[in-house]
Parts: sequence; C-alpha cells; structure tokens
Amino acid sequence: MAPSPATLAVAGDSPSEAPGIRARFLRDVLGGLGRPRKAIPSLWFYDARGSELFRRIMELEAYYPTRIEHEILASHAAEITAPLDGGPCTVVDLGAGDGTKTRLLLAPLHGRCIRSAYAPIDISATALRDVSARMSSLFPRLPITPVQAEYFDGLRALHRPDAGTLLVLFLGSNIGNLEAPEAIGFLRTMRSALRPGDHVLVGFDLLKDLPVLRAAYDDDAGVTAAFNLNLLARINRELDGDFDLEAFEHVAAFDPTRPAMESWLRSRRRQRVRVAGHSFRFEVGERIHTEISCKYRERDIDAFAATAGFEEIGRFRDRRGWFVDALWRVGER
Ligand code: AVI
Repeated sequence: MAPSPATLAVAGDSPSEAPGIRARFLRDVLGGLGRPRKAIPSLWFYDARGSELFRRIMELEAYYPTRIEHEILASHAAEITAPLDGGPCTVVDLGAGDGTKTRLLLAPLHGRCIRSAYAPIDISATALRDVSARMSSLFPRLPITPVQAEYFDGLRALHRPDAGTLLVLFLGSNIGNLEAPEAIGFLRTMRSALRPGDHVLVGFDLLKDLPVLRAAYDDDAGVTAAFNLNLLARINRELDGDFDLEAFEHVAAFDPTRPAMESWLRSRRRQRVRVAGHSFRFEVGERIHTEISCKYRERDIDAFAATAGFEEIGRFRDRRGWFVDALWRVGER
C-alpha cells in the first residue's frame, strides 16, 4: 500500500501543527493493522526523527537517487529551464526538502526570466519556513511565496496573473512511492490543476541491477532499517501504542512484477500489540507492508505522460542511465 495522493502533503507534520492529522494517522494505522495483509502508508514515516533519518539516507553512498538526480540537474539546469525563458515564471516545489536541488534550477531562471519567483507548497509551516529562509539567503531578491496547503489546492491557489508560467517540481522519484494507478491519478489531478503552458519536472528512478537496489534499501549502516522502525516508535508516541521495537525487523525485497523495491516490518515472534486501545495479533514472521519504491523503464515514463495528458519536451539522464528527470508541458486543451 502506498500513500494516497490526496494525503501526500501531510507527511512531515506533527499533530499539533495541523489539526486532523492525528485522526488520519490513527485511521490509517488501525485500518492498516486490521487487514489480513497488514500495511501502513509510507507517508507516516516523516515525523521529525523520520525526516532526519531520511536526510541521513540521502547522504549514504548506497542511496544513489539523491546524488544522481543532483548531478542531472547540475548538468542540465540550463536546458531544463530554457522553455521558460522570457516571461514571468514561478518555480513550484512539491516536497522541497532542503531545496538543494531546486536552487540549481532557480539560479539560471533568476537571471533570465523577466520576473522569477519561488513557491514551495507544503502543509507544514515548519518545512515552509525552513526552505523559504534558505532560499532567501541564497537569492535575496527572489520573491518567495510559501503556500501552506495540500499540493493541488496549493497549485490552484497559484493561478494568479503575476505568477506567470509555472514550473512544478516533483523530484526524488517521490512518484515511486505510489502504486501505478495512484501515480496516474496523482499526475492527472496535477494536470487538471495547471494551465496550458505550465511545465512539470518529474524524477523517475529507473530499473537497474538488483544488488544496487538492495543496497540502497537495506544499507549496511542500518539507517534505512532505523527509518522503517521509527514508524513503530511514532505510533507508540502519538497513538498510544506499545510496539516493542526489538521484536520487529526491517525487510527490503524486490518485486519483479511491478517492478519495485518494497519494505516491511517483520515480527520476530508471536505477539500482541496494542494501539489506542485496540489489540492486534502477530504471528512469527508476519509482516507489515510499509513502503513501495517503484523502479521504472523508459516506456513507463512515456505512458505516464500520455495517460496524464502531458506533452513531453525533454528527458534528462545521468551517465549510467540510472535516473530520469522528465520535463512535461501542459498543452492547449
Ligand atoms: C522518498 N522516497 C522517494 C524514498 C524512496 O526511495 O522510495 C524513501 C526511501 N525509503 C527508503 N529509502 C528511501
């Protein structure tokens, strides 16, 4: 099971920051643990500790996607931003993180567009404040419009004449954390929230040798294992759970049918766990599905663009062909 597109943007929030988030977390956990094949959506990984662990994952030698996408953007920033030359434009970040990749694209636009602006969209005020502060120290004259909203509401809110053409960034192969039908739904909704002439840059992690994939999702230093197990710690803390973290282990495996790397938490023993007053039984070896990270073929990217109704205008790859950033345009209806 993967995060639902409608809720992707709540990933990093704490209950106190956005009312209703705890209720959604509780619903997902009770519903997910009550199913015959237990599953919890991966968007709940990203509390403060989970976000910190993900930052550490991105620095691991074994976790190649961040490094490689950075390389792609650094070497192709001028070509990626060329279609936006001229008129006013706004770079819109869906899931900005620390903005390290985004700034590679802002730099060429800043000098060339009549007026360029930056609009990170996030439901989390903290994430918005951090990324906005970082960008404004890098580009002191860049207008920054942080939008505190779910992704698509935020995109619609940006339809103002002064925003100009939008370049929407959905990087890091975040799309891969959605099952294919959900990814299509997500892209279609994004398409419907944009106007002709707007552009989208989407990162896709490509299918590659299994040892490379396995090492990326089950690193020797155990950071990915800690990231996965932190979900149980979050449930204990926020939903009054009593998971024994020692009694579960991280499992990552490749599913060739999707294809995707998948993560689970496997029970080391027969046990009962309570969450918010509800009891759940685990057999030895029983697993909770926590994440899918789809790996794509180039033809999958063609199909996504066509099905979601975008025109592809550029595809940017690293030297080894491990990762693609696809640049799409919204055509006239
Ligand atoms: C955020 N997302 C694209 C990462 C991925 O590769 O699926 C999350 C992650 N999970 C384990 N390692 C990294």
